[in-house]
Amino acid sequence: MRINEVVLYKMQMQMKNPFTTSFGTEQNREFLLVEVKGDDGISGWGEGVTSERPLYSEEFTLQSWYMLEKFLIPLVVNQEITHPDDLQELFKPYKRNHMAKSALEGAVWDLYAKQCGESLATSLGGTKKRIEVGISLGIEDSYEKLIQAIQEKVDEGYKRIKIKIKPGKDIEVLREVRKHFPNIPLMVDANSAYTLDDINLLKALDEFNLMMIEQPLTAGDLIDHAKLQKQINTPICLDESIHSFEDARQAIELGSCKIINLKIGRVGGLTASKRIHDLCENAGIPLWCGGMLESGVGRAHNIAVAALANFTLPGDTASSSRYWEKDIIQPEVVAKNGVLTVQDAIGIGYEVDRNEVKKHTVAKKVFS
Ligand code: OSB
Ligand code: MG
Repeated sequence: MRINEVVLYKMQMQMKNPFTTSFGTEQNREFLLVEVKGDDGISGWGEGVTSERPLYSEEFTLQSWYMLEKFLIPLVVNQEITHPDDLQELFKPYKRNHMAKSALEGAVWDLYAKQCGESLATSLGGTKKRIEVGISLGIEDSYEKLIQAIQEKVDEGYKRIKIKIKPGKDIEVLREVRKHFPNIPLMVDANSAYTLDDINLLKALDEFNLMMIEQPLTAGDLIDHAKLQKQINTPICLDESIHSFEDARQAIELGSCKIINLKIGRVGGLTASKRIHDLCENAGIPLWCGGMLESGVGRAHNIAVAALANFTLPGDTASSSRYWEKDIIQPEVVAKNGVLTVQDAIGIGYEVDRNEVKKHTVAKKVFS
């Protein structure tokens, strides 16, 4: 396949409500879209899942823009590419910057699937037609608000509820939640807010019958998580510690986690995601697909990857309306009773709504 043109869009989109984690609050999403155009006039789309500031990881949106403009797009524009899997090797000389690489690689994958006349899920080897999803709820300033938010999402049928915790907003919050919802499938995400000095508190979480605790300790750490997992019953799920196939292999070998949250952007793209999927499948480590407050383009990619067989736990890809008044894809993503249908249509399976994209575009550059 030949890439004739690449278009980079810097987007700004207001979320309906602020989303608070242990590392900060976000409401104004600033992220990238990448469009690649093939010979035949078909477009492939990818999303760069960074934020304006490097709070979740070291990457941020302007850095991704620069990486793409100066280093990555020149490697693909006006080039012949045999298969999207080849991009990993092509990008390898440039270290890390996985979200930037993934944005472009994802667009090429979409184009490739469209040119093959099949869905992206099928191109990736996905077999599931329906995927189960949960929802991630941010830290709230009152119990009332949190309980109300949970009730709403339980009523909508989401298959599990994830709540964010941080020091001072953990045990008591969980006690309150379990008082109202003793039996719901529940998990927590600490976004790296604790250390092994908090061992007593982390052990105390065992009493709440949680499906898992996501990323309790430092981002990137594998060793302390392995020590922690030996001392608690709640399964550890890693997010910010898994940036590559090698990270996943080492985490499994060390016993740092029992579950992995896979985010396509964090691991550098769909090719890396497939490899990690196969590794985890062989090792008996279940996966679920995480989220980065994506627009519809990123959401569509998440659904495609979650069609792979070893994504056995409900992910964070909720309906478009979870964050957006109006999403930039048609149709919007709609979870019915906590279940999403994997689209049969070619590529990502959703039409990008160019009018909506235009409304939220604050910078655009064409490479040809
Ligand atoms: O840790 O999983 C996380 C959002 C932004 C950054 C990190 C995380 C999250 C979420 C929300 O938990 C996932 C989503 O709804 O997109
Ligand atoms: Mg997380």
